[in-house]
Parts: sequence; C-alpha cells; structure tokens
Amino acid sequence: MENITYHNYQPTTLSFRDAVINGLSRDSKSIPPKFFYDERGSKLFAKICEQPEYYPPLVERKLLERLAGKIASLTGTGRVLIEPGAGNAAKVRLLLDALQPAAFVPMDISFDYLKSTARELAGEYPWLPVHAACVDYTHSLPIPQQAPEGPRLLFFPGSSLGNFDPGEAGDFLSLVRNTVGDNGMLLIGVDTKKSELLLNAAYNDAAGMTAAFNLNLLHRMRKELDMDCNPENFEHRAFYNSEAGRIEMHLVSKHKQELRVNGHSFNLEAGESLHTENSYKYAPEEFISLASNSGFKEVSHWMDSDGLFAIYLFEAF
Ligand code: AVI
Repeated sequence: MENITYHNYQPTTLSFRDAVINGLSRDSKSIPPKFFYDERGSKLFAKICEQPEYYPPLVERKLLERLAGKIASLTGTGRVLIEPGAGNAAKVRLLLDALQPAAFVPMDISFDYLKSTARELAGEYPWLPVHAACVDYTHSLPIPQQAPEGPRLLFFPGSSLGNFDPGEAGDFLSLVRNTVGDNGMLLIGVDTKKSELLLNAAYNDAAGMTAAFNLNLLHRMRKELDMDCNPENFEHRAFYNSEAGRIEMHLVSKHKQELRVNGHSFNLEAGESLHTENSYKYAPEEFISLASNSGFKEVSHWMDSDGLFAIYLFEAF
C-alpha cells in the first residue's frame, strides 16, 4: 500500500537473560516491567484492561471520546501525530477524525505487531499517510524522513509514563520535547492519586488477571531461560506505597528456594520478593510541574467527574 512506509530502527535492548541475571544479583531483587509483554503477557494485559476494578482504560476512553473535538480545537488540524508504544492503536482511532493529522507515526518494539496495525489503519483511514517505526521508545524517538515537515503532536495514553521512575519520566519528557520541537505539543493520559482502596483493588482484581500477568514472568523465565522456577512457589503482591506515590508489584517467594540461570545461582528467602513493577500516580499539580521541568507548558487538562484519570495537553516552551 502506497500510504504506508515501514522503518526498522532495530531496537537493541538488554536481553531477557541479562536482565534476569542483573536483577537477581541485586540486594533488592527486581526485573524491569517491559519483560511482562511476551505474547501471553500482552494477552493477559488486554484481559486486565477488561476488568471492572482496573478503571484507567475505560475512563480514559470515555474522556477521549468526549474531548476529541475540544482537543482538536486547541491543537489545530494537520499536525504530524506520533504515538510511542502504539500497540493496536485503539485509542488514537478516537482522535483521528477530529485531529485530521498530516501523517501518523506509530512506534512499537514489535515489528510484526506494528506492521499489522499500520495496515489496518491505512485500510480504515485511506487519507492518512502512516510511517511505522520499530523502535524501543525508552531509548529514542526517531521520526522517519518520509514524515512531512510541520508541527508535531505526540500522544502518550494509558498512563504508561507511570511505569518510569520520576527521574526517568523527566528524561523521557525531555526526549519528547526535543522530538516535537518548538511548535510541538504533547497529549498524555496519566493516572491520578486517589483512595488506596480503589488503587489496591485495581491491581488485585477478583478474577486474578493481574496476578496471572505478574506470575507470567516466571512462566517466561521457565520457558525461555530454562530456569527451574515454579510459579506455584511465588505469590502476586500489589499495594499502594503512599510515601512514594506508586503501586508496587512484587512476586513473593513462598519458601526458601534457589533459582539458577546460566551457571549463576541465587538464593531467595521465604517472603523475599522480586520487584516487578512500579506504577506512579500523579496529582495534576505534580504532573504539570514535572512536565514543566522538561520544557512543557500546560494548555489544559481534563478529568472525569470522579477524578480517577487525567488527560493533559501541553505545548513546548
Ligand atoms: C501499562 N501500565 C500503564 C499498566 C499500569 O497500570 O501500570 C501496567 C499494569 N500492571 C498491572 N496492571 C496494569
């Protein structure tokens, strides 16, 4: 299809094996959350998004549906729209008709997934040039040369920024600021601080999807790294750490056990945990100040009537 170009920026990331060995070697053992997303993990994440306790996807979706026209009136039409981690691009579809971008640049780490998303979009929106970029957006945000000149808008929904520690979040926002340039804008969805009861429920859904998603890391270690780690020997733990302003997810060892990988051996005590994810929550004033340290000025922000989730529109300064 002539409406699409593909670009493989060959993301080189730390291998799963190296990340597991590094993570198990630490005093406080941890594994970065990006390793959740193998095929089974991505399907489990999609299931989490259907759970009634996990409010962000539905609330954000309703906000985007309601606000598409308003957002377009503030950004104007004809921008080059960029979405890191676009996945199946479900959320951007709510904006395309209103925003009428000059081109869309979806970015994803999985080239196969990206190609199928790009093909679907080009079929649904024949007027929209799509320049698909395979990239690890945590390292760089390369814009294909074929993308037209003109003002840019970067869309980053789903509170994905919450999975960065605040320092990394600031660095990422600075990278975004460089990428969009002086006339650039940022539209970003970020989860808010709220009652611990609601937050804890969102990461401990009754159907056990979040637990299965977390425990899937151990399935992955067993399958891909040939490790003798039985998921039954661990339990899912997720809780809000109010001091740090984040949900923490852990895999807690039920007994004393030894994990071996590539000739290395690691001992886990009963009750010792592997820290698998942080999900930071931001009050609007905190987030606006974080973005301002990276060169973004607030244009507007919106929340649902219960204040569960926020969407911010920023412009570069
Ligand atoms: C992808 N990310 C924003 C989700 C979150 O809420 O931090 C991942 C997730 N982890 C457990 N449930 C959802």
